[in-house]
Parts: sequence; C-alpha cells; structure tokens
Amino acid sequence: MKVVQYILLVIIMALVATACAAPDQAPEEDVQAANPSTISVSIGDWDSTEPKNLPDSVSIGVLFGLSGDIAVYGEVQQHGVQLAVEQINGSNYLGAGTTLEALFEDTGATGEGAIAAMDTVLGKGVVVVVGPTLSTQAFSADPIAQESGIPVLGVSNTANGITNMGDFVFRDSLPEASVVPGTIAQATEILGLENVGIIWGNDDDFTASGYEVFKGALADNNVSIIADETFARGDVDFNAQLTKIIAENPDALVVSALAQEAAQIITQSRNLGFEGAIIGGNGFNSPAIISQAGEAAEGVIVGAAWNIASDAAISQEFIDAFEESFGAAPDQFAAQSYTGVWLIATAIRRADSGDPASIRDALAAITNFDSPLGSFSFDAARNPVHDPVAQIIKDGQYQILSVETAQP
Ligand code: 1QQ
Repeated sequence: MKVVQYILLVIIMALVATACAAPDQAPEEDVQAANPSTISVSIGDWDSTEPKNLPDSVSIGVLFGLSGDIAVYGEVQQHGVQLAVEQINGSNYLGAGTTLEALFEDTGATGEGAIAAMDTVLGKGVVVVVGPTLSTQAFSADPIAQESGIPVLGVSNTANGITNMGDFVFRDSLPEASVVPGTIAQATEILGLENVGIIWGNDDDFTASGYEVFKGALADNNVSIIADETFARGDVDFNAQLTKIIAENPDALVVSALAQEAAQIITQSRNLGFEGAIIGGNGFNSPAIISQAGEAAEGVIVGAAWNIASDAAISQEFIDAFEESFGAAPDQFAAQSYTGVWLIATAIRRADSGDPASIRDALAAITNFDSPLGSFSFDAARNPVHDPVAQIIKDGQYQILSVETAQP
C-alpha cells in the first residue's frame, strides 16, 4: 500500500513540475518576440535605421588591468563597459534579435599581459577590441589587432603616437597633447607661474610622453624648468628626487606619473614641506589619488576629458545610472569606457554588419556624437575631438579650475 502511495506522489510531483516548467518551453519565435526594450536612454543614434542583418550575438573583447597597480583604473573602466552593454541590450539598440556581448580579459599591468589577453579575445572571434588600459600596453598589443584587421579602441591611452600604429587603431581618450597645453596655460595665468620642477616616470610610454608634452607646454607659456628628476614604475620612495627639486624653490611641481606613484609623490612632497602648486597628467584622474593622498591632494591641478560637475543632461544621466548600478560615482575613466562602447555599438548599428572592416569604417565616420564627454568626433587620424577641462582637487573633489577654486 505504501509503495502505491509513494508512486502516486512521485507522479503528482512530476506533473506539477512539468506544468510549472511549461512557460519556459515556449517556441523560439516567442522568446525573440518577448524581448521588448526594457529601458530608454538618451545616448545613441536612434535616428539611424534599425539594423536588420546582424547575427544573434556580437562579441567585443575588453582588455583592462583588473589586477596589479593599475586596477584603480581597470575596475571602473570595466564598470563603464558593463553599464553601456546593459543599456545597449536593454534598449535593443542593435535590434531586438541581437545581443552585444563583452568578453573581459585581465591584462594585469604589463605589455606581455596585454598581448596574451589580445590573443585570447581574438581567438574567440571578437569583432572589436576595447582597451588595453595603459599606452605602454597598447604599444605591445595593438599591432596584433591591426595585423588581424580587428578594430581596437583605446579608452585611456593618452601617449603620443597611439593611432600611428595603423588604421584599425582608435582611441576615445584625449591625448595628453590635447589636454596639457590648456591646463598649463590656465594654471600659469591663475597662479602666475614662472618656474617649475618636474618629476616623471622614464620607463612608461604614457609618463615619458606626458613629460615631453609638459615640456612643450611650459616652454610655450614661458615657464622654465629649474629641476628635472625621474623615477621608475614601482618606486615607493621619491624623497631623494623631491628634496633636490624643492631645494630649487620652484613655483610648482609638475608630475607625470600613474596613480600609485603619483599618490606617493604628492604625499612625500608635502611631507618635505613643499607648499607650491602640484600639476599632474592623466594618471591623476583616478579618485584613488584623493583617497590615498588625502589632505595632501588638496590644490592638485589636472586636466581631464570629463568632469563630474558637468551639467550636460547626458552626463548626468550617465552618472545616475552608474551610481545606481555600482553604488559609487563614476570617474573620467568610466565615462570614457562607457562612451567607447556606445561608439562601437553605434558603428555596428550603422554598418548593420558584424564584419570588422565595415565596423572600422563606420567607427571612423563618427562625428558629433552626443555623449557624457560632450559632442564627440573622431578626426582623420582616429583621435578624439572634444573639449578638455582643467580641474583642481578641492574639498576632496575634482572641481573646475578657476580663480575662485584656486584660492586655498
Ligand atoms: C596611459 C594613461 C594612463 C593614465 C591610463 C590609466 O593615460 O597609459 O596612456
């Protein structure tokens, strides 16, 4: 008797389970139809024709430094990409039948890591690559994408010469050469600078290129360099170099460094009693500088591609969505990676094709794209064109540099 009851119970449970599972077994067409857009966003070229010929899934490779000393950049860059992908798919930007897929690879902090990550994603058939984080890594890995005919979009590469690697190499990150001259001109005018000491990393393409750009901009503004010191990535003690620079009594200290070294340089120069202005390059655009250097970061000046105080509606929409998703404010690097994925999706949409060469051409043709970075265009050399902004760290925030904010 008990056995019969048990068998009946099993049959009833099986029937219930089947009934509950039934909705999941809808035919393929219903699944496609039941994929309505769930969000609407302002960003995107919604006036362009909805694509008809894209495959079910389009994959992009995303190479960032998610470990090591550059993870302060890589992690927020990854969040920017995740938010853009979520919005692109949630709004059916590539059409209801097509999903954009991001394949993330951690490059670590080295060129070799970037090469390995590039090989991995190219082996998986991605049609575009985003990254890598550092210019030094881009110089190692981008030639592989170029040779493979796969477009690669740097979203944080600011050294000179990045896009000279070839016609498949793009960046949406303003090079130092487009940012630093304006920052130096403004700082010179506001602070009345006559001479500076400079310290720069001589083993990294971005820090070395930034040094050359600073030198040119200082010369253009008749500011002399009265002390010039170098360091290497990974150094932690800058007291010897800073002591020599401070002994010359410069009006300002100019620094071309990545975040980890920059935070130490700022802190150690203040500990040595330096009270003049500190002016940094793009490495200073991570809020990690503020959290690590604390009070010592007050008054630091840095040019950027984006400032969180921008009152543009599209930038505010990005900030709100980012905060909602990640519980923290975005930084410039997040704004650039987010915009980069929207640029790529726009190229895919307009090309209506998963063919990398067609996507390359559509990407190169983008002009006046409304984004958190402002109205964005690529120039003929696939470099970004939009306005930079000079900032000063005040009350623990990146504020717009002005006569008022420059007051201590
Ligand atoms: C470069 C940079 C760095 C600051 C990116 C994190 O600008 O390597 O080009």
